[in-house]
Amino acid sequence: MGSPRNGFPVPLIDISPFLSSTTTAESRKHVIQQVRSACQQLGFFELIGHGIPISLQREVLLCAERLFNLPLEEKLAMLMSKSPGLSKRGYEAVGGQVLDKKPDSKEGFYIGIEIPADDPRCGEFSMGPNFWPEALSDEEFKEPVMRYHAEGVRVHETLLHIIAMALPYGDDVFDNLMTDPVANIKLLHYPPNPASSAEDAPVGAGTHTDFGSITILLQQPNHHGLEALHPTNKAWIPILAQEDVLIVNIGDLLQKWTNGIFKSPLHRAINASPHHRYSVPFFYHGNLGTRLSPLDGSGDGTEETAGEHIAGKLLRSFGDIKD
Ligand SMILES: O=C(O)CCC(=O)C(=O)O
Repeated sequence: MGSPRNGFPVPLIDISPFLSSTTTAESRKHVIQQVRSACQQLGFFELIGHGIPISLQREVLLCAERLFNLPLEEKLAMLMSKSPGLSKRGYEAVGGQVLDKKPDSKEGFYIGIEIPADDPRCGEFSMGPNFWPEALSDEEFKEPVMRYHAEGVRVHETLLHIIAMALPYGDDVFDNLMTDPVANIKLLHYPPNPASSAEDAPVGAGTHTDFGSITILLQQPNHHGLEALHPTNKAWIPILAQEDVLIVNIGDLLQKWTNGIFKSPLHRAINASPHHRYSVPFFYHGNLGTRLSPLDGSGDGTEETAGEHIAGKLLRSFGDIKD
């Protein structure tokens, strides 16, 4: 168990027994129990033993810094609205997304699985080519980011296997979800704020739940800012930024499939510090055609698909759909 924050323990889970073929059934069972309990309670946990090299984690955070340090006109040349159709790749300017009542004070950059412009799926929701900044060489940006993407997909799918084993619907329950999955990295930059407290600083990412299955967040060590709302106690719990500790949270899709047994927690990020803050959430949505019928069979088959759910939420947050 991780140390208590604001009186609440944030679970710390080591999944290395799932990366080694020589670990005992007992140690794997312990991991499954820990994941089940974290998903049922806070919906957030700290992850270690994931196998992503520290050097790659540091490099990806540097990629975020290099990108957001570019002149604004170079970033605006890669604006999300310039990506084909609903593919939604590229740059989000400060204030571009409204996750809660006021525009967010962060800027972001979406990167996903490369779908070439001549692919018939190009322009469908979340499907299209990535933007790559001309001013940064492939070694400085594209290659580390795509190496991290591949590693992140591996960790996400390991977690989904563990989560399947934590549920009573069969170990293969997420196999379809993991076929042709959509999995998007978002590089984020929270500009410095001299405000001394979270109450005075502008909100970087407004209070929201994540739209997909699971999110894995990489944070710059000691650049704190993320807070989770406890689902029952309604207290804000700081989720600290520590080296080599990834943060995992459940998203809306898993909450819907499990009929609310697994929690998709409300959270926000505020950079109440005079320093820049960079972070990299990695959203695993999975196969967008998957229908969100509860796994316990209580649905009627008319539930929306993962793609409909995520597109609706994301497009609303960018003002592309108005209620
Ligand atoms: O930057 C962070 O710490 C959290 C970002 C976040 O909550 C999100 O993008 O969903």
